[in-house]
Amino acid sequence: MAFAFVCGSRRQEIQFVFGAHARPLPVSRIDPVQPQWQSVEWRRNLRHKLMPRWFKTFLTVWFVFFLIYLSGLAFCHGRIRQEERSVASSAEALSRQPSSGSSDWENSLGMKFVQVGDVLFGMWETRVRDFETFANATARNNASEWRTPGFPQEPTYPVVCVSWEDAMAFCKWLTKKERKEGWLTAHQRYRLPTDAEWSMAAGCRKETGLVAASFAAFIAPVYPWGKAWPPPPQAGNYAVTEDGYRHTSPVGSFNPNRFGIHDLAGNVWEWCMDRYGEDNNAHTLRGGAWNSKSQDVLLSSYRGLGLTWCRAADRGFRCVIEGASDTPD
Ligand SMILES: [Ca+2]
Repeated sequence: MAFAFVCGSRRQEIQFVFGAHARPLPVSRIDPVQPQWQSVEWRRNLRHKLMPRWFKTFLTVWFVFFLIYLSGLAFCHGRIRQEERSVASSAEALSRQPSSGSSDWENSLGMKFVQVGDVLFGMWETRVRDFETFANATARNNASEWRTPGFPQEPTYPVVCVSWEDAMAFCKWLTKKERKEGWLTAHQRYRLPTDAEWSMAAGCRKETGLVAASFAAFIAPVYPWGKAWPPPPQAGNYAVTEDGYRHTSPVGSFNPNRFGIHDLAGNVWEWCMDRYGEDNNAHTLRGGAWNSKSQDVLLSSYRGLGLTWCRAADRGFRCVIEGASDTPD
């Protein structure tokens, strides 16, 4: 009796022989008949029966359309999210931009402004911390004397030892920065106050002249604190009375005027946009400083003269915002 056991592929057939023919048969003599399920033809026919060609085509087309549908869905969803973010960003930018009538408006550096005439006027002189941000961002004035004016300066003190050109560069930089960040519209900008704007903020209403030097410079007795002399307590940082500060003082340490503006006179002289006279290299300074003690110098109508590039330990500046009355973009 012989028993043959065949497994695997045709080339791997193994034959076992028992009884009278106890020796392996040659491979060529193995019966080539194999189970039906091993037949390639049988499998092909079975696949064709289970999934006809038209059904495969249908599935392929359906799958392609499904992928297109998913891609379109993802694209639309992305566009909707992008538009939502854009609308939210625009609304956020509009909510923080200054507008006409703004009071106590705060910019990206924490500088505050109030409406005076057609501009938003800085409530404080520009601080050391404000100018330091500018200096670090632009590398301008990074090693200049404003860091070491000869007396201690803290971040909330008014920056000193800055020229008219430095102040203009600060305004230009801040305008560009805040337009880019959405704090300002394209029509709004920072700049120094004009001589006339400074006078309005100080309460000078009877001035006439073509340039600052020709104005009625001694309208007495109008001081930033009123008409009394000497200055009453908490009127400002001058050298007339003891006010607790030998040099500069933190901005906002003294009483504001009727617009809410601090240190308009005293603390540091403030650069204005205007030339002092006909000379392009001389610009107007207003307000006196921590070392001012002359009664004339402390009048609201007094003008000082400063060379454009000159830096001094009693000179700083204040910013205004132009264009806040415009319709927002
Ligand atoms: Ca001042």
